[in-house]
Amino acid sequence: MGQKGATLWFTGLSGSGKSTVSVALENTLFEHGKLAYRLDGDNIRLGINKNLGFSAEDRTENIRRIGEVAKLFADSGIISLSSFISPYRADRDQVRKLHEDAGFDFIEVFVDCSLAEAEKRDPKGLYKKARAGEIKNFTGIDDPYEAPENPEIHLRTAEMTLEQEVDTIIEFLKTRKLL
Ligand code: GGZ
Repeated sequence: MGQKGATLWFTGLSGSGKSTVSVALENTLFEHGKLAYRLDGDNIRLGINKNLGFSAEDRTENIRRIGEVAKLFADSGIISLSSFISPYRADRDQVRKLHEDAGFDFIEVFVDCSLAEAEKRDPKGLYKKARAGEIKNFTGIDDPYEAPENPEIHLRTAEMTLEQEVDTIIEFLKTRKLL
């Protein structure tokens, strides 16, 4: 029998570490012989979603389309790793429902990093621009982020190493018989 697909959904602020942990997890999954594929801004917002911006409507449509794509990956037997801010709880819950109604695992991973810490890192200088009013509707500054209430996995990044974060996810995947 082939591999069972699933969707791991990383949500958190810009700069919280979603991409970093998903890259590390992808490598670990490969080491376990599992097929995995990362969905992120680079291959989605520059591709199928290049007509979308950061208004509430566009973010909702961004997440809806990504959810549909993730479901296709799950159906194909691949574990997809989606890393998007996905600030709205209702949007994430829709993607969850889409998966669960079709019998696929949807694993929400809250990459929990305080705004102060994300802003301190500011790897692309975007928070600085947002504070200066050069970018409007920036999540955490003048746009909302609704934290998950019941994520399957809660990574408190201030208290964990990257290795511990990956291990936490790996152990969870074992409980779901995905590894
Ligand atoms: C938030 C923005 C914005 C605004 C551009 N708000 O650190 P990054 O650069 O690489 O991650 C952010 C990314 C967010 O895109 P998502 O598709 O994840 O957002 S959502 O799920 O809300 O649709 C940031 C950059 O795009 N960026 N403008 N106004 N992040």
